[in-house]
Amino acid sequence: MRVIKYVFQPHGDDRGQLVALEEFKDIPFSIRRVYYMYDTVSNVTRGFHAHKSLQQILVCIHGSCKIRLDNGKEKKVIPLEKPYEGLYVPNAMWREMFEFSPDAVLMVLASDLYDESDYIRNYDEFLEHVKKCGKITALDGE
Ligand code: T46
Repeated sequence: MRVIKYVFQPHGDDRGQLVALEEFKDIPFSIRRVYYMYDTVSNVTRGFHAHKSLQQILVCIHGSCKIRLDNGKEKKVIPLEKPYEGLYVPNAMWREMFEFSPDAVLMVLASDLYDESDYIRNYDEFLEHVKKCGKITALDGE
């Protein structure tokens, strides 16, 4: 599986823009949860974890931020600055979110409900997990 940055279809007309996201059509999984972060304090970095099985799509619907993805072998920084772009983040991928603009709203579509036991919050444990499950997701998406 590859890391993918989706470009969603905006339905624009003379009133403005509208983006619609449907599961299994625009999003490759069933959407079981939506959450979003805003008013992020400047210079703060969030995340610092991976998930054992959760898949997510990150959409910066207002403002901008950057996402650092780490598959255990290589790291890549992906800017999110368009409300019609979504970054697919699979399981077994360490993520950090940073450089939030003051007006940034980062919305996340998640494949499952909140479950703290799905988190790997220790980096060495993450590397162990990647070794054990043998999953290295290529980081050649844009
Ligand atoms: C992820 C990145 C992109 C809930 O109660 N329910 C929820 O659905 C979520 C996501 C969080 N929380 C609580 C748990 C913590 O007390 O909200 C608090 C902040 O969560 P956390 O420190 O995990 O936030 P981030 O920004 O570090 O990470 C979040 C997601 O947790 C994570 O799954 O991939 O955004």
